[in-house]
Formats: sequence, structure tokens, C-alpha cells
Amino acid sequence: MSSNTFGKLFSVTTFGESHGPAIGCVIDGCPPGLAIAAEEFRTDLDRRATGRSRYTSQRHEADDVEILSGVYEGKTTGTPIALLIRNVDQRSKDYGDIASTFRPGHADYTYWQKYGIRDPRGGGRSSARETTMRVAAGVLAKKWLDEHFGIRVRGYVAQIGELTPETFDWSAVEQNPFFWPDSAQMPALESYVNALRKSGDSVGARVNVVAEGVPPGWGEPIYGKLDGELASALMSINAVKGVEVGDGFAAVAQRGSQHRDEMSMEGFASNHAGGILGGISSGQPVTASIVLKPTSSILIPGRSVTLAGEPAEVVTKGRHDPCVGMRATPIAEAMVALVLIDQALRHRAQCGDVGAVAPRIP
Ligand code: EPS
Repeated sequence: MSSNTFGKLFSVTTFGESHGPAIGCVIDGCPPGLAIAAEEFRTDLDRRATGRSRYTSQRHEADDVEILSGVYEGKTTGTPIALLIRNVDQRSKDYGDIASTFRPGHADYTYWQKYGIRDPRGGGRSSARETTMRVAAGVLAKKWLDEHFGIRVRGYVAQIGELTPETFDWSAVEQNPFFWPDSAQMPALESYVNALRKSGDSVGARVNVVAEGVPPGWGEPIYGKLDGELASALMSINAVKGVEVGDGFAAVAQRGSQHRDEMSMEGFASNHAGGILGGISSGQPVTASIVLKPTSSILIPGRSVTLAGEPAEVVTKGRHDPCVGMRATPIAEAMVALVLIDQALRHRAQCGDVGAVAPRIP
């Protein structure tokens, strides 16, 4: 299978299947001298993990990272960094029927059509388990971006089904299992997700990510645009069906006089562009948004076909999330951080001598 590598100078290759012995990644091009310890992966991996709340899949994985190479005496050496996480809670019997049937809404049918062979256990390579390694690689990217530029990449869930936050508070986001910025809505969210789970169905979600502190100048026109690479990176996350940068699709109903972000030496008057102009960062916060489809693994029977082309009814057994978007915030943050570190290194390589040019809008 090709296209398992992402990024040009800071490149991440992931490998592994959901029910295989382990998943892992190799990061090539990480700048040397970055202090990193295995424990530093813990926070973000726990934020993404299954089984950490009653509202997600109850698969219990330790998600302990083993650093196999590229780090010596606690610092990156500039050589390939190999990270490994062993899978410990596979329950492949849940997938016994799937070997001969295609689950509607899943990648079973398309993997089969492409490769003529597939690992049905837990969805194999198409499982969201792969996102563990994106988050792990993102930990290095976030740390480097913070240390070198003071960049902070953070996200939150901006919609679950019909529900949207009524107020916004960053400090609320990490205090609930929904990554929700309005703590007063917890009872409503809990009963919404509980009812959804009981009904056997699932729902979609929107996740917003903001990167603050990105300096102007990152992004390569024409084919390496910062927004183009963000779109590609974010769309590569399992279940993502839509990506917006800045105002995104809302721009369709806006006037040019409204959408443009006017400038003065006091700053930009607005940020409809999402911090990117002509594919290059403007120095404003970079904002992106993703939409994740409702989880395809649901208890409501759905029509499909067997390998023999016979009609079949599929009920997905196992431990699934009623809303995969609820765990997607750290994954989206990681993908944004990975795009940014790659573009930072590319900018440094070509334009490192340019330095800051006047005028610079604060
Ligand atoms: C997933 C299906 C479930 C989830 C899994 C993603 O797998 P299983 O049936 O093996 O429990 O638990 O999520 C993870 C294991 C994870 O680490 O995110 C799917 O179909 O994508």
C-alpha cells in the first residue's frame, strides 16, 4: 500500500493495523536537539484514546509509546525517530462476519476493489486506530513549534449533531469528554449522546482548530499552499468529509467588502481568511474546521452484499463510538501541527535569509 508517508522535510510514515500486534510510525527530518521523553506523548494520546469515557468505544488500550530510535539521552538526534505502540485489546471475533460481508459506509468494499485482499479485523488499516500515530508525531511537532515560535495549536468540538455551543470558553474544552467549550451544556450533551447510543445510531461532528503565533510567510505557492496542505492533511483523517479554512463555505454568501480582512498598523480588522492569503500565512491565527461523518459502525441493521454478491444484512458488533468526532480534536490539532512544522522547515530552507520585512502588521 503506498501513500503512507506525509510531509516533505518533516515526514511521517505510519504503519500497522487495528488488530495487528502493533502500530507505529517513522518520523524522518525532525530537527536535532529537541528534548523528548516517552511520557510526553501521554497527554495527547489519552485525549484521543478509546475507553477514557463512557461516551466512546470501550476498547482499552494502554497506548504506551516506545521510542525505538532517533532519541539519545533524551534528545532527538536528527536521525529517523521510530515510535511503536503495541495493540493489547483486540477482539477480532467481533469482525468474524465482516470477512465475507461489506459493512455499509466503511472502506471494506473499496479496499477489496483496490487490493483484492483485506484484513477485516477491526477494519485493518482503515481503522481510526491509525490516528494514534498521527497524534504521537504531532506531539513532537507541537513541542518544536512552541519552543521555536511560541505557536499554540488547539482545537475544540464546535458541533455534535444538531447541538452547537451557546457560549465559548477555552478553559472548558479540556474539562469534559466532548472537548466542548460550554460547560453549562454538559447535561444536554450527556443525555443527547446517551440517547443516541441507546438508539444504536451515530451522529456527525464539527471540530475547529486554531493555530496562534504562526509567523507570516509560511506556505509555498502554487502547489504547496498552506491551506491546500492543511486541507489534504485534515481530509486524510478517518471519517472527515469536509474541511474549511477561515470562513470556508460561509464565504459563498459574503460580499468582497465583508470577506476581505482590512489592514492597518494596529492589526487586521478581521480574520475571514483564516490567517492564510495566497496560500501563505499572514501572521493571523490559522483557523480550520473539519466535519466528521456519523460513525458507520452502528447497531441498526443495514443492507449490503456478501463476497459472493448475495444480499446481506449487516449489524456492526463491537465497541464503537456513537460520534467519532468527539475524539477527533487531538487528531486535527496534530495534523495542523505536522503541516506547520513541515512548512516551517521548508520556509527556513528556501527563505531563511529573508528575515522580517517591513511593514509587519502585528
Ligand atoms: C474503529 C473501531 C473500533 C474502535 C477503534 C476504531 O475498533 P474495535 O472494534 O477493535 O474496538 O475501538 O478505535 C481504536 C481502537 C482507537 O484507538 O481509536 C474503527 O472502525 O475505526
